[in-house]
Amino acid sequence: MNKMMDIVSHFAIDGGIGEISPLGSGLINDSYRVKNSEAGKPNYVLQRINHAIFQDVDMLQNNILAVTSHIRQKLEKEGTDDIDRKVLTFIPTKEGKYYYFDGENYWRVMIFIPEAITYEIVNPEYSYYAGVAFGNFQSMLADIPVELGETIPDFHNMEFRLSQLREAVANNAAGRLEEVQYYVDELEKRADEMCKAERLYREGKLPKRVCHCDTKVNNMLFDDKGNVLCVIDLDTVMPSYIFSDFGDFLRSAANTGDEDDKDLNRVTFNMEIFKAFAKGYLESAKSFLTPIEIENLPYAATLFPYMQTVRFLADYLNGDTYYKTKYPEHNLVRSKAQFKLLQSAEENIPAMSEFVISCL
Ligand code: GN1
Ligand code: MG
Repeated sequence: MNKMMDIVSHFAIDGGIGEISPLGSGLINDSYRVKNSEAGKPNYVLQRINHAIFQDVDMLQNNILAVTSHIRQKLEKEGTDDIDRKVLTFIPTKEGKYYYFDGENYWRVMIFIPEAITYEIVNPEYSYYAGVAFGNFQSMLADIPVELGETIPDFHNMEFRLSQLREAVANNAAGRLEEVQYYVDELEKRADEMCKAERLYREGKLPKRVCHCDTKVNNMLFDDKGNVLCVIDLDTVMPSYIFSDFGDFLRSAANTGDEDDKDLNRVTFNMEIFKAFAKGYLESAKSFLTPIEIENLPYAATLFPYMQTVRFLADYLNGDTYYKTKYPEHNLVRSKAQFKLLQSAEENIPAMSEFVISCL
């Protein structure tokens, strides 16, 4: 931990560096909580940026700074209270940069938001709040004055993700193809339909908007009354289809099992969560959404379990080079669980469409 103390000491923090301990459950970056050794001063979060994945760290931090300062301005204009708990605050290094490179890794520091809670599971009431919050997040960023870069090019481009899977199948680098052929075939059957967003975009029928692109339920901070404080994990904020935020929240929140559940009977798509989230999201977003976006919200709810199956399966075929794994079959277990969720979501498409229409 001395090395970490040294890293934190390059940042212009207020107070002194106390105990440093691991934080959170992300699959990409590593996060630590840094306690302040002085009473009354803020605690911090130290993060190691995974720069194998986020290769342009300058762009990444510029995006995040643009997003957080834009949101801060909006909250100030609205006269919102407690702003420091409603938007992330990044701390510059003593040289004024928003990351520190130690010769090997890139690090950043932000204020640890006090008395905030994250959930891996949410009830319908909280999903409703989350829906409102993500709609607000998108609408607050609709007039951001800078053009954000794609921190991971083609991040939620389904055609691209399929091409990665096909490449992984062709290479069969880890010799695991035979074992997963059934899933590859099932995914291929749906490939055309799932690339609908890219087609609509090319035809000029679907816009890109600034989205969060990682709206897993655990990327949201709640206060003790269930109000959403703020949205965290801003690495992937970039122009995308609104399907990204709608679909990825449901992929995590509407799953009655875990993302990597070994017991597939536990994995189903929970329509109560869908309804609550869609209601909240439509309330805050319907004023700016187009009919094509609204009509395709049920498609979005299937797209993300599908895309995540494709991504986990490609990583499994490649020999686990992208996601952190806890055991050798982990990416396969994840793929199966996401595929089960997809099937359950597919069964609910008519009910989802009916519900969306009832919200308008
Ligand atoms: C990753 O960083 P984390 O764990 O919040 C991934 C998401 C996946 C998610 C699956 C940059 O998110 O796209 O949906 O894992 N982030 C990146 O749990 O690839
Ligand atoms: Mg996260």
